[in-house]
Amino acid sequence: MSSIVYREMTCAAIHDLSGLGKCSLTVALPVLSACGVETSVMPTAVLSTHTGGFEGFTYRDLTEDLLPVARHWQGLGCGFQALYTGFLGSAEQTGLVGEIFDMFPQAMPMVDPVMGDGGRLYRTMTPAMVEGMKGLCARARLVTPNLTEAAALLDEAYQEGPLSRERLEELLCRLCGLGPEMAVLTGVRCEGGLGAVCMEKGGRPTFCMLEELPGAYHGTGDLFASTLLGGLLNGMNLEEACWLAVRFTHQVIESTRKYSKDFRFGPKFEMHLPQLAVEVEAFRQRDAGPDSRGRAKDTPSRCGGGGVS
Ligand code: PXL
Repeated sequence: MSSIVYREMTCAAIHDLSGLGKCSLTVALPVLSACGVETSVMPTAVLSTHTGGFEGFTYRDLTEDLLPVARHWQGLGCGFQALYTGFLGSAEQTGLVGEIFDMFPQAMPMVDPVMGDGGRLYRTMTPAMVEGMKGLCARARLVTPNLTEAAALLDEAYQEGPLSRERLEELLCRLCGLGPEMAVLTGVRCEGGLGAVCMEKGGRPTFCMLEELPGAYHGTGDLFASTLLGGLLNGMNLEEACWLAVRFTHQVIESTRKYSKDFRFGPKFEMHLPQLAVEVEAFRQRDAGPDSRGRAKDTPSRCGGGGVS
């Protein structure tokens, strides 16, 4: 008999599907599955490659399909514990995703406002898109911008850093001021380390920092956000899930540096998935054991929905 601790965990991931160059759905799906999360996918667009550094990519827009897909799922009586959005193709899509949040009110809306990196917005981003993303973040319970995206959301100039603890806390407070209960800033340099800082509204920030590995790695924002959500759905608190995501992203970047000839093709995460699965399973074992911290064990069923406990 298997000794695995079963916990029902469900989410719907609303991102593009880029065929080559791992990011968005091709990262979210394997990572969430490794975390034991049953993940439904709603592709917002299908591309031959992502848009970061490849020329001549194909782009099939799926805006018209988003609401019909959501209505079909709703008609089937399905609910999700989380709705997780990342790269979106247009300002119109940000509005539609907001409507989809309303259709599944039991689900925790998590918005990774994927818009840019290194102080620059991606080439498909428009001012209307930034405004749309601000509106979507206002409806989210958790947002996970990097510093470029946070600057765009807060109408501030981009600062590469290193940033002081006080400045990072101020940014997190302002992000929570947009609406969400939890905010995580990613790709942050502070006091000689690189990592993420997380905060719950009205709380104090937690700094999850490790030694910086030089370079810029495509798709690691998606890797971080997907692992963070995997941790949360497994019952971790924000701080625990943020550390899980920082450690996992760091390990994957080490392998990407070592084995990848071209970082545009995305993070080399596959060899690390078994270890991630072991880590979250170990957490579930502890959480279900007699010394658990009294967390709610009864996660709501897939059809019926529910929030993150
Ligand atoms: O990883 C972010 C991302 C996701 N999806 C697409 C992208 C990018 C970043 O460039 O182009 C299509």
